[in-house]
Amino acid sequence: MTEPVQLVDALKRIEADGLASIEAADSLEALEALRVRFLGRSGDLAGMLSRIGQAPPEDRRAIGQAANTAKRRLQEAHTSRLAALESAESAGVAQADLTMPGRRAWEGGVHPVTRVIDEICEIFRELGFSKVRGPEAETEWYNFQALNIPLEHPAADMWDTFYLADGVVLRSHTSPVQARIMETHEPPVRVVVPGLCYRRDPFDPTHAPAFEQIEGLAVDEGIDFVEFRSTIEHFVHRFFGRETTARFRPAYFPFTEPSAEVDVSCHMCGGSGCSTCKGTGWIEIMGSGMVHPAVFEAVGYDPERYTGYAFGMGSARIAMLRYGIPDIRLFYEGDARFLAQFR
Ligand code: FA5
Repeated sequence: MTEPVQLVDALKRIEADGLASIEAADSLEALEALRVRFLGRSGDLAGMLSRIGQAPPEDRRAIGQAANTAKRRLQEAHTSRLAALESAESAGVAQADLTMPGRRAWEGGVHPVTRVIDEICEIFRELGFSKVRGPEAETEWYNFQALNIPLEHPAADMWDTFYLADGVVLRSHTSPVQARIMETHEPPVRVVVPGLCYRRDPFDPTHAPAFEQIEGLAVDEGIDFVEFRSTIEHFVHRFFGRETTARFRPAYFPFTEPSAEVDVSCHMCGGSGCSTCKGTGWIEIMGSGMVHPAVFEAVGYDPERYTGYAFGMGSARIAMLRYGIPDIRLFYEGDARFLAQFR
């Protein structure tokens, strides 16, 4: 005789539990979850009802009555709580000011240095240059030796390099990609190589320890200094404007001969001298030159047959010129107020 008593008690507990929970439901979602839990087809009440058949026939009536009562009370409680919650919700909507402007969507933007890189690569794309990339972790061979820089030569110190392991560096310039491309491609070659470089430089207004360069390389039969010079002048006019002039200043790089640093006339003073150009009227934008025959030999090109030119420019330094930014560090601090100006 214990079974009907237990079942009736269990039904009463479900009823009490369900009524308290439904009364406390604070959202339509919570109320629906309770309806499923107590009144649903696989809910608590249905679970109990499925056990009635196991009770002796004379007890089934009492159990059935308890179950019906529980079901009815729970349904009533659900109906009244549903009405209360729905009217609270519609009152909330009515109170809201529907004329309020919507929330502004978050606007991203292309980073100013990335913009400059894209623009420069596009100018060279129009001249037939493909865009390629190379590894940032580089062997000493590609970073130095293949570029005619013996490790013991003082030129290896021109770039204060981070070492990752014996013989492996974080590339200190994008020039190693010159050698990688020439090793795997026969001339004619015309490529630009945007990418990050790393140097043990102080983080100051004009230096970053990790910074972008764009390398350029053109190799073919019959490329001469005139083609090199006119290509760079074309780039300077396209990027900085017709009024900007370029000058080639003799320089030294082990992998080019002759080598030149390219300066552009200062956009701030037009060449008369100001604080931006330190009174000189000129601002340096890249290192460059005709590819050294020793580099052709290192990659297996015939230096008697092929000639070419190469250049490497600092993208962030050029972005500083383009946007009149006095300190390179601003590009790398991720300050949303600074970056928002370039959207
Ligand atoms: C080179 O890195 C040569 N590989 C360039 C080259 C390529 C010459 C091909 C000849 C032929 P340089 O060390 O001068 O050269 O660096 C080139 C440019 O990178 C500089 O003009 C400057 O704009 C930029 N740069 C160098 N160091 C930093 C730095 N720490 N932070 C930001 N920009 C830098």
